[in-house]
Amino acid sequence: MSGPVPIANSLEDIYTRDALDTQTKRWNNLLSKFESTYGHQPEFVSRSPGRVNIIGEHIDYSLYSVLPMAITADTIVAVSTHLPAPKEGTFRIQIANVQDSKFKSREFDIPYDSVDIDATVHEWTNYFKSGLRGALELLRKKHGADFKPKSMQILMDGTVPAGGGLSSSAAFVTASALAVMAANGEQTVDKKELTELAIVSERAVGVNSGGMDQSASVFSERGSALFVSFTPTLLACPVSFPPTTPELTFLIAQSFVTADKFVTGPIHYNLRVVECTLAAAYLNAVLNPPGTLLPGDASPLGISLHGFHETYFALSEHNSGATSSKSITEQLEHLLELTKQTLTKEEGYTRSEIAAVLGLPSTSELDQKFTSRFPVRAERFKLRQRAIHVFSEALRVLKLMNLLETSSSSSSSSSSSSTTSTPEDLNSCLGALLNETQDSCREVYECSCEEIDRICAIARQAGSYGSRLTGAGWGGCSVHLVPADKVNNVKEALEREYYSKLELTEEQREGAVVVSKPGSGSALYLGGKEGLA
Ligand code: NG1
Repeated sequence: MSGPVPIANSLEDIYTRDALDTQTKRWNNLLSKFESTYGHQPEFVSRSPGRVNIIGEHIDYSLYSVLPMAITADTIVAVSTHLPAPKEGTFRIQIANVQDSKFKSREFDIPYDSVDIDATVHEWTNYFKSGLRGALELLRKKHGADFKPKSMQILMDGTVPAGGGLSSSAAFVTASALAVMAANGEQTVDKKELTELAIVSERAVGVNSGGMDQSASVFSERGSALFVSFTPTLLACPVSFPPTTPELTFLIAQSFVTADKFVTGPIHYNLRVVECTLAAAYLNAVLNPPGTLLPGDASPLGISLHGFHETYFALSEHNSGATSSKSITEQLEHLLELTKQTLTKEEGYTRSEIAAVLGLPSTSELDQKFTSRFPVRAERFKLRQRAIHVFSEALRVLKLMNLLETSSSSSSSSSSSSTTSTPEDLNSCLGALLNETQDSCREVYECSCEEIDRICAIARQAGSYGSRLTGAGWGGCSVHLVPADKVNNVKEALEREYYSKLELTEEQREGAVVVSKPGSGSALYLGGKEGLA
């Protein structure tokens, strides 16, 4: 699935038919607003979508595989490079947002060799700057350290709700990085390079994020979910759900509880990243031979539960002289048992307890190693619960993939029809896995919230096979696996029992529940004489 980011010739290359009218209006608005803001047409538009995660929650930063899909909502960035260079050694960025009352226009003169991002300030343009920084690093690698970035005029429009668990940040960062590459003459942008630079550069905004969102945003293909694995190297493969009668749909329901990762990072997202990393170090110290070092990897803090997983089985094989016959599924089941026996403290571990096991002289060394990049606020670290969630969620992803593979091979061998009716129990099994994820997120990983739990209960009662939070959690969105003939039931139940009790604007009410079809990933639109329509 690698290769260059596609160049779209028309909006039909980007959006499904049902979205075309709305998107054409929106893109035309972007273009005319660009002209009224800057006095000329943009040269091109870059586009990256948000995503919904089907399964594999909070395991990407432990480097386990996940199954997201892109949605229609996206970030579009119109760009022109027609502006004079500012003072020697710098380039200029003029950036504006279609929603200009909410997101103020800015202008920056930036030195050629460094992009300053103040992660302590919550500022919308930081997301652009982090894409800019990553893209410039790549451009410098390609063209040498003397590379002179082009000045840019930018107008952006984002429809992925911020803090809604649909990855507005990754859509913005990848669209920005793609825009910078294209502005600097690179119209052939490798998807893998773009994804990898966006993963690393998004961390500059103050969140220790994994790589799922950027991968989904860049690699997705219309009509398919995306299986993303992170080791030994980033790989993304399209995955189809079996055609069933009635059709299986993905319903996305907002909770309208805004979860701002930037603000709550020290007690939520970033803390979970630290807890998982500490769990890996702790399990390594106790279960692997003394002195074993975990391999450095692409996870946010450089070592991961996946790294521990591989090291543990590689060393057991080496020490026993036998090749392990365990499948990955069996290995994960084994690790779950080991975790339960090794990490026994339900109440969590203090800094001194962890430092002692890791052989660190004091808690300051522990903080230096694990919490200095992004500060966290916690007295105790729940290593047991976090490792149990990660290993069991990694297992659920494999089980779901297995179900899909088995069903597609049995349907292709039993029938030549493309609309095979899939047995009810396949859908129930898929749904059960989503429900188990929700249980684990609520009870073990503690990343759900009362509102999301309620939404899931209402949806299941009204006919959803499986319902769970999607994305980071603590609010945001939920995803539901619903047969097409039950969609209205679920929508009505949510309206009656949840949304009618909130004070929502008309726009919020309309966007509260959407049926989302797997959409396409990043694209560059270079324009044309014919215009957009
Ligand atoms: P959201 O908050 O939905 O964009 C975050 C992370 C993902 C992943 C999920 C949890 C960022 C940009 N994204 O997603 O990498 O860890 O939480 O599965 O931080």
